[in-house]
Amino acid sequence: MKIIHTADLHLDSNLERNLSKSRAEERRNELLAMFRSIVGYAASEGAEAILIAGDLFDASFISRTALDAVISTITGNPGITFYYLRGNHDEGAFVEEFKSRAGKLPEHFRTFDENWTSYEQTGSDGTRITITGAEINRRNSVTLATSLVLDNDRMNIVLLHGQTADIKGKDDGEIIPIRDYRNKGIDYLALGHIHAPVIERLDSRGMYSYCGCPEGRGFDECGERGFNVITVDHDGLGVEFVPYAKRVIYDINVDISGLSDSEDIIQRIKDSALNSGVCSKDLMKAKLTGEIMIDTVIHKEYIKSVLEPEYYVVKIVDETRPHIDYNDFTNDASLKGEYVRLIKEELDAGNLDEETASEIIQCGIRLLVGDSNL
Ligand SMILES: [Mn+2]
Repeated sequence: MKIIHTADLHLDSNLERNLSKSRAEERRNELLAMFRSIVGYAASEGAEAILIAGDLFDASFISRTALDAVISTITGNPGITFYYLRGNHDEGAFVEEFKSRAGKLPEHFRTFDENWTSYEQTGSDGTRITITGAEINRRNSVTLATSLVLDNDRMNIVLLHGQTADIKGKDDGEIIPIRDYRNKGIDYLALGHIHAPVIERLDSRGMYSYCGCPEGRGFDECGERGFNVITVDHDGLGVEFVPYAKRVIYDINVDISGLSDSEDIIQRIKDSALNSGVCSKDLMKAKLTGEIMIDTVIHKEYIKSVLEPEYYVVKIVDETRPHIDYNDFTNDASLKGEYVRLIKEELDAGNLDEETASEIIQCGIRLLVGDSNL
């Protein structure tokens, strides 16, 4: 029997912090399409259950489009059992809305609450598995692990949403004390909340895993994204991460030491992107690093506008440092030389540190050479 483990879709996310309005809207639609696509994958691969380990929605507001799409995708796939455990972001009335539309929740859509709930899932190949979950909150987070009692003779999957003590999430999720879940008969602990995929050993018997979000949403969610496929047979349980994101987000460092011409810098970025595997469909943040000549001006907006048509989203961050050889200015009679010597005196007197001095010199020289693009 195959089971899909997904989480953290964050449908209806705003996304406008990192993306333009139009791109954000497009990505919102892509996230929604991703939910349908995962279910489509499950159907075509013959998966019999989908575990949604929390944060299916991003906030209490659920758009009509998202509601319609999720409900019709679930009702249209009665051959797949959906296990939906709410996360800290699932504040909306999705379950209530689903129930009121359909009269009652369909048999193949199963939910959890703050107490442990177990369901039996029997595969068409005869394999049987117990799926147990509970929604963590402030009241039950401490006592939850001790109250979990599983049948050791059964194959057990446990669902939770929260952060392990050693992996920090981006917002305050409840803590899952992993060690408290050891030696409890768990074969696979399906987790949600952390957006990067993780598969680790839980104890001598089981594993725990964050499948991660299926699509990165911003530059803090770089790298491959997808979901897990769990395969259960009479010999045991196996898990495999399947990269599935439509677009991958990259944060690459581009060393432009010694370059000054924008065209050379653009070419260097394109070469680095190619080496890092960035494709035209992807989102890329290029961080420019290295030492550049003191009077080199990096035309970030121009570079971005040249690269923008070649990738889905481009962000340029300038973290280069100016190369300053104070000896070059000892006998420089120009205003530039005078300025550098002035800052050098402050540096020598201990009024400035090396880094601040070089920043002041870079700013000043850019002004003196008449470029306002700071
Ligand atoms: Mn969460």
